[in-house]
Parts: sequence; structure tokens; C-alpha cells
Amino acid sequence: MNVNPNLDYTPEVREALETGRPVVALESTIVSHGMPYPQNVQTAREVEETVRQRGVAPATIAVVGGRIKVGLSEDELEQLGSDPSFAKISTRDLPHTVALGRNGATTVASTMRVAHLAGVRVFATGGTGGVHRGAQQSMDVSADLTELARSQVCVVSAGVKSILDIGLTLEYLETLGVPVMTLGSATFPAFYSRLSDFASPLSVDSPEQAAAVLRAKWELCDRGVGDVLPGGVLLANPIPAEAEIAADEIGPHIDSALRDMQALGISGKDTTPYLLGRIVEITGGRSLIANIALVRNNAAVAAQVAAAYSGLEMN
Ligand code: PSU
Ligand code: MN
Repeated sequence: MNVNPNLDYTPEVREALETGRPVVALESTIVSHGMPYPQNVQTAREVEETVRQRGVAPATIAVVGGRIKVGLSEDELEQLGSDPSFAKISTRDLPHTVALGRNGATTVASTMRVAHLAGVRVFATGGTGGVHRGAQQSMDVSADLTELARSQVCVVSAGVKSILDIGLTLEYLETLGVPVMTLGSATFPAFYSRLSDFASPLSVDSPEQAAAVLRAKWELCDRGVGDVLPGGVLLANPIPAEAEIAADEIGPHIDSALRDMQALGISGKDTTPYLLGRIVEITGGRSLIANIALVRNNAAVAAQVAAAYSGLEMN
């Protein structure tokens, strides 16, 4: 177990890591900046329970008072969901948040980095960041993508939202050498919708197959002489059919949220939180119901992948 002096583990996560039981990492920006209170805290608790029910320890990751938490207490989870002093922090922000003793909610990128440090190999989220529409001008490409090329973590997500340019996001991941595979489908999913307009670069039929790919990937990164080239894997998991909002229905709402954002002059790291909140408003809360369903579904799959991977690791 990694004894990095900046990391604090909950007893549950510490015990799991010490005894080789599987662990699933969970991000915290989705709680603080991705959903309204109190549904955010309730969802975070349900997601942790979903993971536990499969015999896997949940590690929700955030920075509290400069300490990097690998697993949160009940009180910390409540604080994360309700206290506006939790800034959205990506990988670049981690050192500053730690050194100045601040509170931070970790994005997919920074959660991956912490999971990597802690030796947690599987991570569940809702949707990952990607190449933003108009990135040819703005150069707005999420650090989630570059982190996928570095940290040794499998991210389970429902694909990327069409607030992003899905085609360019897939191109970028190809350039970075990140395996992108969809569970049980040949088509890459678009978060609220099971189908995007893009074929998935790879697919797998089961969590066990996904775990086998992780093992092969990481075996191929290690020359056995200490120079490891890790990097992650993106496992896309389509939203459950009963919760999906079809692409032609959500598409116009996303376009109108993007227009509102432009009119307000919002850019940079505020883009994603603004759009998520605005789409919930425009859909009268329907998108939030879909979001909660897909996060829980991703947590269930991540737990299965983590369990299968830890079985392979022991062989
Ligand atoms: N996409 C979603 N829901 C989210 C996010 C993205 O569908 O909650 C959050 C995640 O924390 C992700 C971050 O890591 O937004 C990406 O932000 P940016 O585009 O600024 O990199
Ligand atoms: Mn950005």
C-alpha cells in the first residue's frame, strides 16, 4: 500500500488495500459541481452502496483541508455536497490545493491521478470530459484525456455528452494511445443516449473481458526493470435503456444550453458545470434522473471489473 504522506485512507479502503480486496474509486466534482444538493449527496451514498453490495470498497476521492482523502466519511460527503468552498480541481490544481490547505472536488483527471497513487485500478464516474465543440478555436480539451494517457486506471463512464465533440474526443484518445472500449455494444454511447453517431473503437462482452484487457495492457507497459509506461483505459457503459433520453430529444436542449453559455460569456473550467446545471433546468429535472441512473449503473459495472481484475492479479 502506498504511504504517500498526502493521502488519508478510510479504514474500509485501507483494509481492502492491505488485504487485496477490490476497491473502486469515485470522483467528487460530479457531487459538488455536477448535480444539485441534496440529490448529489444522496446519489453519492447510493453509488457507494452499489459498490459495497458487490463486495468492493468504495473510495470517493476529494481534498479536504489540504489532505487528499481516499474514501470519505459520512460528514465529509455531506460537506462536499453542500459547502461551496469545494473548488473544482483538476490534476494541475492538486499541488496548490494541498499546499494551501484548501478544499477541492476532484475531476476525472485528478481522481485518476490520486487513484493511481493509491494503487486503485478501477474508477467509476458519470461522463468524462473531452474535446469541446469549437476546440479548433478555444483549444479547450479536457485534462481528463491527457490523464488517461498517464495514470494506470480504468475509467468506467457512460461515454461523453454531446456538449462535447464526440468524434474529436475519440480521435484525441487514439492519438494518446488510450484503449476505448464499449461494454456490450459496437457503438460508442453519448451519456444520456445509448447510441452516438460513432462506432466504438473496441468492444467487450463482459466485465471479465474488460478486466482481461486491463491485465494485458498493464503487462505490456512494464519491462520489469522499473520503467513503467502506464496509462489508462476508457470503458464506456451505455445508460440503461429505461433511463435513456434519445439523442434527437436531448440534442436541441444541449444546443440551447450551449447558446445560453455563449451569451453569458462563460468559458474555461466553468463550461462543464454550467452546461450540466443548465440542461437539468431546461429538461425540468429529467436529465438529472438519467444522470443518477447511469452513474449507479457505471458503479455496478466498475465493481464487477474491479472484482474480476483482482482475481486475475492473484494468479
Ligand atoms: N461530464 C459529465 N459530468 C460531469 C463532468 C463531465 O457528464 O460531472 C465533470 C467531471 O468531473 C469531469 C469534468 O472530469 O466535468 C471535466 O471538466 P472539464 O471539461 O473542465 O475538463
Ligand atoms: Mn476545459
